[in-house]
Amino acid sequence: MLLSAAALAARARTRHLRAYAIAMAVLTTALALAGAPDALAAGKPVLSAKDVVAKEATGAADVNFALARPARTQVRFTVIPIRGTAQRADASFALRHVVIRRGRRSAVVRIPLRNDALNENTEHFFVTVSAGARLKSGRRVRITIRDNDPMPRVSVADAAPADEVTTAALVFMISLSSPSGRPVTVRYQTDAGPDAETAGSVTLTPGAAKPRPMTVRVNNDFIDEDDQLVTLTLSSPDGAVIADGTATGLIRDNDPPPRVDLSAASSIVEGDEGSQSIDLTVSLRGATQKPVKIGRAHV
Ligand SMILES: [Ca+2]
Ligand SMILES: [Ca+2]
Ligand SMILES: [Ca+2]
Ligand SMILES: [Ca+2]
Repeated sequence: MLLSAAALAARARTRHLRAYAIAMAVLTTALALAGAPDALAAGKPVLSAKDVVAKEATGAADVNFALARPARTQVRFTVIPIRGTAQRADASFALRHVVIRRGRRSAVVRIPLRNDALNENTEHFFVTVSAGARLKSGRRVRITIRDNDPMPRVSVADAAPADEVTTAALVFMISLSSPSGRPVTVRYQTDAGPDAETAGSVTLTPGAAKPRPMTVRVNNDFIDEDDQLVTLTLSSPDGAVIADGTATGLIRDNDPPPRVDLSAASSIVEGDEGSQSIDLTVSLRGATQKPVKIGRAHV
């Protein structure tokens, strides 16, 4: 049968497309048979492992590394911890060499955690593997540590008396019932009015074991006044609970009483008999908050 030129061209096009489709199918099948192309490329068995949430109280985090199928030959690999917010004080960062024996499918690696007495945020670190195996898709295993320690209690102690001089301050000591693993901040207010600072905040650094001085600046004035007992009150603790939140400190006044001046407001002409009165003006040199009482004497 003779075919036209157009029919021959169409047949050739069809053959070409069929050959291309077959080639693509062969390639896809080859990749599918490989199962884990990455593993083949890397030449190492692939391990899977789930992220772990561990309690600090348990003292360890167990990570289960598993192969897709039982090992045909022994698989040896190294577990490498990587720091996150958790540091060496929180967990062991030593390398661990692990073996999955022939016929076995998985191995559990126990990573020690430090069960301390510090109140801490939830922290985390990672592990990965190297040497004779690798993790799926290059991922890392995240290990979260849940703290088990209560917040410390914060207290404030009375301050020693302070003289009302420039640069003076009442020094209150802030202390925790136990050191904390995170910063502790607390606010304070005083009822000192204009005579000293009335509010502020103080932060204790993580791990601090000793009481921390907290200074309340005293304002020097030139007013004669009574010594003032100042009450300080703690509030809004962050990272602690308040145990004793009230303390006092005495500001000793340093200003002398004002001087009294007397001056005649008018003049009179002295008569020959009887008595006359004269108006006098009483004024104070210096300020005072105390009542001033002036006696009167007849001359
Ligand atoms: Ca603990
Ligand atoms: Ca802790
Ligand atoms: Ca003064
Ligand atoms: Ca004063």
